[in-house]
Amino acid sequence: MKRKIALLLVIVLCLSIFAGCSNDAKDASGGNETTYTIKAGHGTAETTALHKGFVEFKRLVEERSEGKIKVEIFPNQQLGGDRELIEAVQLGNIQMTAPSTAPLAAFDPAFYVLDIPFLFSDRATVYEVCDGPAGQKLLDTLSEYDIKGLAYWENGFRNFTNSKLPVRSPEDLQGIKIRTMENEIHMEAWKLLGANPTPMAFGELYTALQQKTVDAQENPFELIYATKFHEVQKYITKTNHIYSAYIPMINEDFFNSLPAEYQDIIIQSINDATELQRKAAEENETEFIGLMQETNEIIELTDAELQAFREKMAPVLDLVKTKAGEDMVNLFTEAAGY
Ligand code: TK8
Repeated sequence: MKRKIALLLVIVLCLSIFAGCSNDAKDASGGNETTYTIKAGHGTAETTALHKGFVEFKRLVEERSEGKIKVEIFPNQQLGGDRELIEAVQLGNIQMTAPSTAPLAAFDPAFYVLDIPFLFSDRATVYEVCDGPAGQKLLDTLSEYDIKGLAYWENGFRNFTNSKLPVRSPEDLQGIKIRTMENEIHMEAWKLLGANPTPMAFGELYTALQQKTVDAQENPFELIYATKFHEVQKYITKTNHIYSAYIPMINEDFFNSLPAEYQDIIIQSINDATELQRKAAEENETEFIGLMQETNEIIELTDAELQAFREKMAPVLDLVKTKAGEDMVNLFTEAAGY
């Protein structure tokens, strides 16, 4: 009797193991039944092109995988700022994010190459260089951190805002307290201009400007408006001093664990979403500039005035070389015609 019970137990155990496995097994039509969930966190509002890019990516991936890959998007720093989000992807706590390259450089110094002021003169050059071999080489460096860099999305050309005076020259910046991203090159560049830089997470910036802990900040037009910085800043100087890219990225172990057809779906969907994301960024920029013209003073600089900023910031190039490496710097500066 005891033997029979033992045998029964063994059978029940076996059945339950097989039942567990059947989720992973191929179904009758040969398709894969396993479902995957991608948690994607990012740092900006739902009105931004960054968010729209993720929404498009989600739509494409879910459609193309027939619902076998689900994408959950967490905007607005719900899961943390860029620094925390990069860490979470690295550890596999979430699967995807898309930080600005400046905070990413603290993990992978090769990315400091994109912090060379005035590296890119226009969007066409950005796309040519970043979508080409130079951009790919930079993305490949992330593999060392168990991260797969997927593309370059647009945050945009960054512009200077402040609450004190209509800034037209580096002389106007003396003693101005400016928030920079958490990036040594940015801090150094603003020191060279004569300002007083403080690194700070993006999520703390609105309050810091409102309470006048800092007088100034710099961001693309889109984010200045979408994050309502224009409410707590009066003057916007069109400096276009640095192009900020976002890097959509995925945990590499997770990516490699996916069936090949799903990996292809992810790559293809990111590439297709890139087009929409960049277009949305450009459209938002135009629309938001128009809106801020009503409430803020937007200062256009002459070429000669811009040149003064360029010259003051130029010495950071040597610092970038020591961090990102001469080869990486040469690759980008040559491709960009810097
Ligand atoms: C949003 C940040 C932001 C960046 C900054 O997560 O910190 O100023 O421009 O876009 O990546």
